[in-house]
Amino acid sequence: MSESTALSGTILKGIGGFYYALDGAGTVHTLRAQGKLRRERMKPKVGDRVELAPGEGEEHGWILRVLPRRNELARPPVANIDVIVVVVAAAMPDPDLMMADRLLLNARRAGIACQLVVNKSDLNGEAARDIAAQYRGAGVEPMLVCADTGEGLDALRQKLRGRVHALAGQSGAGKSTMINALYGLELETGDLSRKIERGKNTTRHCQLIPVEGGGMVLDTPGFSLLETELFDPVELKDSWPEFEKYEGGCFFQPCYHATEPRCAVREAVAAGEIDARRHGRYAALLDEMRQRWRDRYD
Ligand SMILES: Nc1nc2c(ncn2[C@@H]2O[C@H](COP(=O)(O)OP(=O)(O)O)[C@@H](O)[C@H]2O)c(=O)[nH]1
Ligand SMILES: [Mg+2]
Ligand SMILES: [Zn+2]
Repeated sequence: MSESTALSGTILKGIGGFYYALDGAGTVHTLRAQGKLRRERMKPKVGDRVELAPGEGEEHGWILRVLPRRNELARPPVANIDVIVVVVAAAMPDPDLMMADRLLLNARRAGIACQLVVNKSDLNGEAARDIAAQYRGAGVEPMLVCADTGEGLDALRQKLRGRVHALAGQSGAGKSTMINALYGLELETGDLSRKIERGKNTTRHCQLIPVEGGGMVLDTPGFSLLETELFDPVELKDSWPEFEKYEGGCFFQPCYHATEPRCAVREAVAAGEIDARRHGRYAALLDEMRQRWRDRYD
């Protein structure tokens, strides 16, 4: 296969050693990874930009090269995501903001922008506004929506236009309902028990779905993104954008902004400039990270 016939494309999904890549003309190619890539242990991921040699007729083509990734995640195994939409329900289920904060932390460490969406605002508008208020200054531009009625979805669709995005969050928060309402798709929605039953005999893969405006949305059976890699706990604060403007103003250097006296971040919390609950979850995550860091050689 000559390099001159090579095209570039984006991998939409991979199943059983076959990859499906969309080229610039809108054609989806069925491909396998060249032996060279396998020897280099370069396993293509959904979202990868690749150079490909198209197959002829019924033959599959080949992935020749995986272009450098802008970012990547291990679970789900995807690359080059522009935005992670963290979906939180105002109610039903009770919002797990610790989980939201872990998702935000891990996305941030992976170098992926975040958008916070508070769904089910129809069930409890006050709770929805309160969640949004907790993330003031957190760089996540909270939006209130109702996937059921479509309220707020035009603005969200506009913000995501042309970008590769993934929805993450608690089961039942309304991610599938939201994707369906945003793009006129028919992904499975519903309660957990039904999903678990179905999960027994269906394997689901993650795939990118091209949507109008040139963007793509990731459909994934589960977004773990919850396991935080191990790193020096002093770095944790760097993932809380609301702390940034107080950096350098603390008595201790470096400061963890947790229990230290004369801490500019804690003073901002006391003054109501930083949300106390968001700071409290930070402190809990810091404790957890310090514990793991101490035990790292056990
Ligand atoms: N009241 C209300 N219910 C919603 C809303 N969005 C989703 N739901 C319901 O919440 C349940 C879980 O939704 P689903 O999309 O499957 O959640 P997922 O697990 O995050 O994909 C379904 O019964 C939806 O009909 C909303 O905005 N308001
Ligand atoms: Mg779902
Ligand atoms: Zn401090």
